[in-house]
Amino acid sequence: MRNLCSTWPLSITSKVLAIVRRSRHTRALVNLVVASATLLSADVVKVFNPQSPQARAIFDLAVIVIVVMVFIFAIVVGIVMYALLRFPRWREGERDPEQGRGNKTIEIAWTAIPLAIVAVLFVLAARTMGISDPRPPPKPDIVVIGHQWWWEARYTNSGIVVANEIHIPVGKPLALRLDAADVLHEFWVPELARKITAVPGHPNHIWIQADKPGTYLGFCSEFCGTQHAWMHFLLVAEPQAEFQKWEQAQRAVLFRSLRRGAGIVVQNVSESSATLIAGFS
Ligand SMILES: [Cu+2]
Repeated sequence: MRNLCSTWPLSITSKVLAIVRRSRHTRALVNLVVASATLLSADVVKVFNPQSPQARAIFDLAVIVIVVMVFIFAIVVGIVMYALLRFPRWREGERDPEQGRGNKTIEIAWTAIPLAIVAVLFVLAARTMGISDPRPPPKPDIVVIGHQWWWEARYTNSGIVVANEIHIPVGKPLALRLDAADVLHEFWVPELARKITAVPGHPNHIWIQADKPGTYLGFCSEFCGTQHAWMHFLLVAEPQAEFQKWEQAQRAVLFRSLRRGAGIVVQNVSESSATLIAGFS
């Protein structure tokens, strides 16, 4: 019987390590993985801290997908490792391994199992989309417009207009319509909702909700020009009474500005947003 405790696994390991050390691409990949892990674990991009039913549905699906992927990865790596250990390098004069030709049971299994996995993930993904992304109402609660390099938010009921700080009442889902005044931007509050692209002339919709009062950090997550990295905003969730107080204070500011004749000019937004804006002034 062949001795499996020979030194060849060690030589394979040292060869792999040598390749990792030598290759510029591998080093870059390792750096990228380390940087991503650092960013994800930092207190900035809180994708693993869902604070709304929409974000929780996405997080739950992500956990299921990660578990399934890790399971598949472990099986594949296990099979590869078994093959490497059980069948080391073929040497001159050795017999060829037994050649298998067609095995219906195996072929059905490796077709049916991936199909079943994909079908289950499809159903779970459709369910998650139903929770995180239901049909928007005809009139949004807030119209959010991405500019280079700031965010404008227009409240359709109260008529107030704010920049880079969006207030919402706790526990209430609000419908947001996303628009862009210049180039593509991407609206993202990692703790509360999925990413959504703001496209000039093509409004998109998203629901936003927060379970707990707090200030959540939002980002533009699509490169939109030289100052993209600074295109952050705050999403402040507060109890209904405090939200109404804030809204009244903002209305007072808006009316004082309008009385002084200050105009609000926003160019290149979609026709429907322009109608809303015209309605405010
Ligand atoms: Cu951007």
